[in-house]
Amino acid sequence: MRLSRYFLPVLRDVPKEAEIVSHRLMLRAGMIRQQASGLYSWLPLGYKVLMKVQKIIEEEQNRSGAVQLLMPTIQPADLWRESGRYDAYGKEMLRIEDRHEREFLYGPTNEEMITDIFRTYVKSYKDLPLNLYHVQWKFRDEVRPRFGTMRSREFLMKDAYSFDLSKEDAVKAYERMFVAYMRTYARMGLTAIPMRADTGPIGGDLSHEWIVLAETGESAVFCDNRLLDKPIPGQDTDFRGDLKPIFDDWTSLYAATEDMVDMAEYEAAVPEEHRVSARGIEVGHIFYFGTKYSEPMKATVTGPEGKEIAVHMGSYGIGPTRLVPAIIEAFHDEAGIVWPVSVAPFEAVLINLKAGDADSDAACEALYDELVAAGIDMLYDDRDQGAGAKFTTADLIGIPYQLIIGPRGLKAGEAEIKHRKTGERETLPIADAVARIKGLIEPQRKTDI
Ligand code: 5CA
Repeated sequence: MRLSRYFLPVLRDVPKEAEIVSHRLMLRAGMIRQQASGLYSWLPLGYKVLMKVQKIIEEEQNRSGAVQLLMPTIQPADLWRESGRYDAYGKEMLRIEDRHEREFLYGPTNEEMITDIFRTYVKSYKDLPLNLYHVQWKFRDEVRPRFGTMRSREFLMKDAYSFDLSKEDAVKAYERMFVAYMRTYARMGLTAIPMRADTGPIGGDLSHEWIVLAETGESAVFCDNRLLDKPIPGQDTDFRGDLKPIFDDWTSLYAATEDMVDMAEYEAAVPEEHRVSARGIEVGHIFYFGTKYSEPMKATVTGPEGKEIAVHMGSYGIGPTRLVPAIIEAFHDEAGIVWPVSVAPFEAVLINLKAGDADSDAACEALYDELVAAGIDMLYDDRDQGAGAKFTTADLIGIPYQLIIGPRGLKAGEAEIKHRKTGERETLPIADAVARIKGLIEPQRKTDI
C-alpha cells in the first residue's frame, strides 16, 4: 500500500477524552473514529488490524472443529420470550419496533437464535457433537461505555455454541474451546490467563474468562504466576482426542476474578512468592449451561434409545474489537504502538527519505515490488515529506520493521532496517534487504505455534 494513496488520518495532539493509552493511540494512529457514545467507525488502519485478529480467531475455531455461519444483528423479540430472557435482560438490550409494530432487538448475544436454528434442523443424536459459530456485531446499551472500543455499545463478537447429548460430552466440547482459546491469544502475542468466572446473565455453573494483565484493566484478578509461562498447546493438538489433561493442567493452578475469588482458598493454594494480584482485561468468556435454553425452547434430539433428550449447550465468546486495544495495552512505548507481527496492520514499512528524487524513487519502487512479491504485507511511505515526520508516523502506527532508503546510503548501495520493538538498527546491502526482511518476519507470523 502506498501511503500517498492511503487514508491514514493521524492526529498530532493527544485527544483529551481518552483516559487510557490504547484509546489515545488508536485515535492518534487514525484507527478509529467515535460517531456517538460507544459507537465507532473502524478507519482503514484499524480495520486491517481487526481483520487480522478475526482471521486468527476463525482459523483456530475451524481447527477445533467449529463450523462458521452468520446470523443477523436484529432478532425477533419472541425468540427471547421463549427463553424468558426478554424481560430479564433489562436496559442493556436495545429494543426496536418495525413499521408493522412488530418487536425486535439488536442482538446482545445469540443463544436463542442459534438454538432456534438447531431445533429446526437437528433431530438425531447421530448429528452430535455440533459447534456453530459466527463473528457478528452485537449491541449492549452499557451504562458506561468507555476506553474506546474496549467497552463500547456496538462491538464485534465471535460467539460459538456447542450442542451435545450429555453433560459429559458437553464438557469435552468446553475443553476443546478452552484449548482453541489458549492458541488464539498466543498467536496474537498475548499472555491471556484462563480464570474461573461468574456466569452472569448467560447462566450455567462452569465458566472461564481469559484475562490479559494490564494496569488499566477493569477487573481485579488473583492468580499463580506460574500460569504466565506455561507452554501453549501446539498446532498438532488432536482436537478429536482427549483434551482433559491439557484443561486439567491449566486449571490446576489458582486463577480467579474478583467475583469468584475466595481469599482464604487463594492463599492456601498459592505459595506467597507465586501470588499475583493485579488488574486485567477480559478478552474472552466461555460457559457451560446445560439445558437452560434447550429445555424451554424444546431443542431436543432423539437419543440412541428413541427417547427425546434436551441437548446440553455451551457458549464461547471472544471480543475482537476489545482485543485490538488489549494488544495495544500490552505492546506500546513512548513513541506509539509496537505491534506483534501476527496482527500488525503492515508487517514492514519502506521509507523513501527523498521521495521525488529519481534514483531514490526507482530504487524504492523496485524494492517495494519485490517485497510485495515475496508475500510481505508492505506499506510504502512515498509521501513528499521530511524524514522526521515519516519516522514519527512509522513509530506511532507501530509497524514492526522500517526499511529506510536514503540518498547517501543509496550511493553506497546500502539500506537501513530499524526494528520497532528494540530500536536496533542495521545497515545492509540493498540487494540483501528483501531476504533479510522476509527472514525477520516469517518466523514471527506464528501460524505454526
Ligand atoms: N454469549 C456469551 C458467550 S458467546 C457472551 O455473551 N459472553 S460475554 O458477555 O462474556 O461476552 C463475550 C466477550 O465479548 C467478552 O469476553 C468480551 O471480550 C466481549 N465484550 C463483551 N462486552 C463488550 C463490550 N461492551 N465492548 C467490547 N467487547 C465486549
